[in-house]
Amino acid sequence: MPAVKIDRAQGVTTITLDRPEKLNAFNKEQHEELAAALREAEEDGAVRAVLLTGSGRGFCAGQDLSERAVVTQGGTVDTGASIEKYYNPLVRRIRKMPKPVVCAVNGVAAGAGANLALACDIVLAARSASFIQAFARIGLVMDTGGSHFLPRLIGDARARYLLLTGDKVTAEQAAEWGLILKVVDDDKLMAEAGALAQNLAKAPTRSLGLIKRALDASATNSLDAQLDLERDLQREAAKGEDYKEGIAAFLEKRSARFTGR
Ligand code: T3D
Repeated sequence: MPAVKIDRAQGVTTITLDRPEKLNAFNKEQHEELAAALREAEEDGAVRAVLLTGSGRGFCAGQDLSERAVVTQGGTVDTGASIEKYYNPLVRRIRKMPKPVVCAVNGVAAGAGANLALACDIVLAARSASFIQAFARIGLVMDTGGSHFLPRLIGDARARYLLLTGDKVTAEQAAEWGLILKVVDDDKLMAEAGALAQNLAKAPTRSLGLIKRALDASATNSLDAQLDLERDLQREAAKGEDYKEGIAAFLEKRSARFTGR
């Protein structure tokens, strides 16, 4: 049974984590299938946006803890190796993907599952969804970029509170704090997230990829370095077909038909 479902339509690849009986917790298969799906979406020129979601009542409950039962019998697990092999490449792939990645958080997002959502470019959540930095509840520390994304999105005070307590945040609270973009009624989540992804798939894809690159670099760059980067990226964007189309459409007072090139 595949652990991930993939649908392609109108320039959007929808990737659904599909182990609902485990709240889509990550086992080896789900990691490998998600990595392959993201790689294919990145390499396929016809795909211009990605939508990530989960099936059933959960988005993703992080690492599948039944794969870690050995520690209860005196064994050990090299969790660092698991982070190196799976979680870090996952975050890097999403952040470096030169196409927008929308996340529709359909239910509970816990541990690495919560931070997987935060790694995406635009995050919508169902009203019934929640976010739990579950790591300290089981004697671990955050991973999947949590200590990078949380303070930047919601500030140090709230990041510390969530990471140190492992308390649950409702979708509404998450939107109010700026952890995610917005909350949508459960029965409208996929329609709204799908429409957003389809609009993004009609946008000038190269520009969006360059915008992502600049935003990620701004986390560590000085203003001077960022100004130089913006100059370089602007030069690169203007070499694209979509820049010509954007200018022509404006001057001809019509909608632009971007190709992503
Ligand atoms: O090891 C490494 O590689 C290091 C990396 C670690 C990354 C991490 O993500 S560490 C954090 C791991 N995740 C968690 O600690 C969360 C564990 N889950 C929960 O705390 C709760 O399930 C939730 C708060 C997410 C949801 O609670 P609730 O009451 O809505 O659902 P439930 O009844 O607990 O779960 C439903 C089923 O899903 C249940 O199975 P059952 O009893 O019906 O057969 C439960 O065992 C299963 N499930 C939920 N989360 C996981 C899981 N099974 C395996 N692993 C899970 N993470």
